[in-house]
Amino acid sequence: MHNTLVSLIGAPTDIGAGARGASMGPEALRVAQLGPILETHGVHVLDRGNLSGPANPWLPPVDGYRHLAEVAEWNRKVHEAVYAELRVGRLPILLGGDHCLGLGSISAVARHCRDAGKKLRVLWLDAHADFNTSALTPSGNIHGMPVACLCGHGPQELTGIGGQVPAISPKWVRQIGIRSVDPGEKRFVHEQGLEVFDMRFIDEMGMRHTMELALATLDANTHLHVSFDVDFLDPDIAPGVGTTVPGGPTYREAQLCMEMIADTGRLGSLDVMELNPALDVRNKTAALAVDLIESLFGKSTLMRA
Ligand SMILES: [Mn+2]
Repeated sequence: MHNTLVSLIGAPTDIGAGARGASMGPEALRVAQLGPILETHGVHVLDRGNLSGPANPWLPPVDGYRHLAEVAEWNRKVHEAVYAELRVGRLPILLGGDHCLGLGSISAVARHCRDAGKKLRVLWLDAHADFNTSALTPSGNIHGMPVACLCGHGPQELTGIGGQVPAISPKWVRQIGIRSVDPGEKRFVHEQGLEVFDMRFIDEMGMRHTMELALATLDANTHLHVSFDVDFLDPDIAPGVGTTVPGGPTYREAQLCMEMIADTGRLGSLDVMELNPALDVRNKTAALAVDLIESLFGKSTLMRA
């Protein structure tokens, strides 16, 4: 991706999570040299630094939501920051932060696509569907709800970010790597018609066929957004997340996933979410995330130069 202009935006918060520590994610990705490593691939990287927002008061849920006001404020800031980069033709990489911020990021991407008359495809790489609502969620943690909120299901403070409700259609989403869904959430995912490639599907069909389907029908007018929750990866290789679920993609499966996305040439924006340095081992999960992001930006393999 030569001549790609990338902006790093740090969002150091764990406001929507069930464990503290994802607030340290942006710095861990910088320590793992995300910016300089991307530059070795001909990408021009501007680090915009970190956004600032409300502290995490660590309170119990109120009416099914934990920290709703603070989550809304962080997401408004993320929305404006991501939208500003897209408007000037740059490719934003949001450094999370917990996955509730996917709402601010993807609502901004959707708004940009409306402005530009582009189609949007969202790849949601995650162990979880993140399609909970306050009625369905056992925990009230909003990092389990961003996809539902984007599709118009949630409190107005969240669904309204970006000025159009719903911000996206469930038809634009492809979820990959899913292996932990709450019972009520499972019904709702089916009702709403999300396309889910769960681990059973990946086991049976392979990552190659999975990605061929998830990337099918992209065209030159499609903006591809990748929302990469680090818990997508198998915890054996990626222990540094708050919500590990066994049985995720291996190192090679994850690389192939990223390489096939890179091959489309359509990547327009990226979230790197839920990295939790407090739970990591010598920053190895951050280093792995950087390695995978390199592939997403077209690190060439030995055989294909
Ligand atoms: Mn997630």
